[in-house]
Amino acid sequence: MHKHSTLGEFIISNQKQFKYTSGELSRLINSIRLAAKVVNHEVNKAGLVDILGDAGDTNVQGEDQQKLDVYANEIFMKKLTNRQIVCGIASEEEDDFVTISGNDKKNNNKYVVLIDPLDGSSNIDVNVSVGTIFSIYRRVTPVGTPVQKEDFLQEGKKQVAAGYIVYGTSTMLVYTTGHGVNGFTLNPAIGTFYLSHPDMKFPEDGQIYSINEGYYVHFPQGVKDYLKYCQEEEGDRPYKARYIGSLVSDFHRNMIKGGIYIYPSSSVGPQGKLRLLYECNPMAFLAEQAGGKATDGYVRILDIKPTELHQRVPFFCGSKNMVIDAEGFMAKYPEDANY
Ligand code: AHM
Ligand code: MG
Repeated sequence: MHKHSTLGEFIISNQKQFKYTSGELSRLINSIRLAAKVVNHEVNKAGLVDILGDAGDTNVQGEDQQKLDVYANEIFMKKLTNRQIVCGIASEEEDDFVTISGNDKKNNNKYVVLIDPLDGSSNIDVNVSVGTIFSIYRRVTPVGTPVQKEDFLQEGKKQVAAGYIVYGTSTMLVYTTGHGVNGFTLNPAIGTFYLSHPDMKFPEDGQIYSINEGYYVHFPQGVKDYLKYCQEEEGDRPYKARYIGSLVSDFHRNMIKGGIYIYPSSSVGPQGKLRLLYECNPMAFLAEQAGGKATDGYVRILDIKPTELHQRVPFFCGSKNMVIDAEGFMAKYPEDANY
């Protein structure tokens, strides 16, 4: 597929790559594409209308929820439910997963979606990029029966597709179905995504580290040692520090330029902050498909067997050699491993 083809064309021409060719997955990605455009429209006018501010609600993890989170959640839930192309959805903004049984109660769809509808939403009111993250699995329980928790609690390596939308200076949709990573840029004038970044790859080495260093005192010693290493004058170091505080944007930049993103465990958050199912697994799948690496500092993210929907996990992700270096520092403190 050559550059400048549209996402719609790309989805159709790649349908044959999928093992199960009912077109279900293509329809699913299509509806994510549509929802992305609606959310994009709303995010873009966030500064114009009185839509900003807290919705007065907190999400299931007790964090402030901004209005646009609620809106984005609704849009993605609606688009995926209305077309009845999935049998279940779990969202970072919802307590529990949602079963979609269809009007006739005969939902024969095979896929479940896990979604973080608007990640980094604390950035909205300062006009900084936010994103949507999605992850798709084939259900493991029998088709035609209501989905169960185990359909969602699958290891990340079982994902059939994952991706994100970054609502940035331009809006991009980046995704993988296990055959590399492709990026599409939205032409807002006509509302079409074009293939702008075919076969995206993390540079093997990078010179950017992205971490909230304000929490330094709370970090495990391995992370402190690695940060010291990043800042030393030696070879291609010191590295640059870049931290937007919006995972999708930090990841996107690092994939293009080469870098590592770290959200470690800390004395105040022993499991880190990011959610395994909605944030780390999809990003880890994308990272590996782009030649990068993702671990919790000790073990591969995609190998972790989830136990809870909203489980958190420390996250080290990015250019392969940078993650390997960071793991080397962590390995000196095996007592800090998550298990
Ligand atoms: P959210 O899902 O509540 O938006 O939190 C996830 C975000 C990530 O996008 C970002 O990398 C991280 O939280 C920033 O956290 P912190 O402000 O602690 O550095
Ligand atoms: Mg999030």
